[in-house]
Amino acid sequence: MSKPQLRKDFLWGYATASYQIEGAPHEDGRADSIWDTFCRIPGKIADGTNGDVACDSYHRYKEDVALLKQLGAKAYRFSVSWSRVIPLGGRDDPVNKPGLQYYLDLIDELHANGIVPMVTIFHWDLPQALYDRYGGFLNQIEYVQDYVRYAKVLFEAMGSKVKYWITYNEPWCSTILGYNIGQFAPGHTSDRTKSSVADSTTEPWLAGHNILVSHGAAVKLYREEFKAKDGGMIGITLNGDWTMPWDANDPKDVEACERKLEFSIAWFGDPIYKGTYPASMRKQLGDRLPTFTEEERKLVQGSNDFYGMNTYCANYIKHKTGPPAPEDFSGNIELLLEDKNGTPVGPETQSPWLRPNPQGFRKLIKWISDRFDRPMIYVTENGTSLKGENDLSKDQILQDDFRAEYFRGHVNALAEAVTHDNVDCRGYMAWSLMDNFEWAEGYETRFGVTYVDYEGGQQRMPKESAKVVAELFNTLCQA
Ligand code: PNW
Repeated sequence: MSKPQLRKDFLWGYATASYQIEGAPHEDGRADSIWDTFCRIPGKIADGTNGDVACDSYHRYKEDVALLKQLGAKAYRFSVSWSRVIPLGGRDDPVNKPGLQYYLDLIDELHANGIVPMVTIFHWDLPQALYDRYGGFLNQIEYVQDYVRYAKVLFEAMGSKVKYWITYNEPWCSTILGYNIGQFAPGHTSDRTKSSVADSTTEPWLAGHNILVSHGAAVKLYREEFKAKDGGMIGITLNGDWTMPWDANDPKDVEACERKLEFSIAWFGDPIYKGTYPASMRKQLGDRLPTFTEEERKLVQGSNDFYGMNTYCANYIKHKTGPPAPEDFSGNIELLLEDKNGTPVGPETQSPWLRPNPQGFRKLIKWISDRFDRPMIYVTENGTSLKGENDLSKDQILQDDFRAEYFRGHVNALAEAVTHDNVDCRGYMAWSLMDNFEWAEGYETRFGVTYVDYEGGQQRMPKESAKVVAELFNTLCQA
């Protein structure tokens, strides 16, 4: 068997997101996003913090780019804050020039340093004004037009300098965590101890449907008006993690594994690659899952130039007996961290949901490649937190062997998938360039290959894992 390797022009680098790093929420005309307001609700963020300062990247983007260069990154995936560019969000609302300029300057700085920008148009920070005006994602007629106009502003301003566009980051998180569990903004859930509004049994499916349609509409616009002259590609980033049966000898657990992948990944992937929702979802959700009109299907089917893949871990899956609960969103399964024999799926991290499993990564990327007919794949996020990292001294944090080992395992698994499983993967963005605001976990959970000294002047110091990532790709991409 040939040695695992990656293309010589393999695009590797690091990812971040606007609300997690920028700070400066009210500078130069930026208005609130749903995350600014969500963070103000007591109890929603573990350490009571918010993104007001974060990594201060609004002021330090040149430092960030210098850091990327120092780490040897070939690409940088960042996201644009909608409410910085169009503070009130809507299609008739004014564009905020200084907010837009921030991203143009960042892109110029990246190019000046030979780093390829990959732009995420939406990474969860919906303008609060659109939520207040008509309920955001839940209003298809208004939302789709507003999203497409926002995307158009970006295509017009940056199109000549950006070859990689991502319409959405992880719609599963926006919909399930935001509209079913209520753990993420805007905090909708049927659980009345957490939210006074909302219906977990219908809203996530409607929100997901409208996100898909808006994705399709933005891609159509890009292809019709920008692609030929700008020569870029556009796709969506979906998240999901590998599944293994809790009892490998129980065919119902084996089946449940596939169903769980369908409920997380194929929910969005099937409409894009096949034009319909998975049968397992239709069967369980019935009419609560919207149906594509012919017009919607035409927008959505075939709307990916590439597949953006985010994944972090794997899970054991046990089928549930009895009918699914109305608010169930996973295919009537139990998600477990140990199998029937008590074997853990991976070591503990700081994130309760994250147990690393490199071979699961290899199997998952093959599953995606097979299901969607060998799309061109860019891994747009992969990485880990470390149990107790935030409690360590600075010197100890810089020696993050656990994270280095994570990247060794996962990047090698990726190379195996490419070399032996016929997977067409062209890039890999590690999460994350630096420690940042980890949403509902606040700053207690660090994901960076770079330590950020939030109290000590926001200094950025590369950890051991940053070195290892560069070595891995320098070795694997020689062919
Ligand atoms: C992703 N889950 O979020 C996001 O794209 C990043 O912004 C985030 O910082 C990173 O992963 C690390 O968490 C996820 O509960 C959040 O399965 C939660 C889950 C998955 C992804």
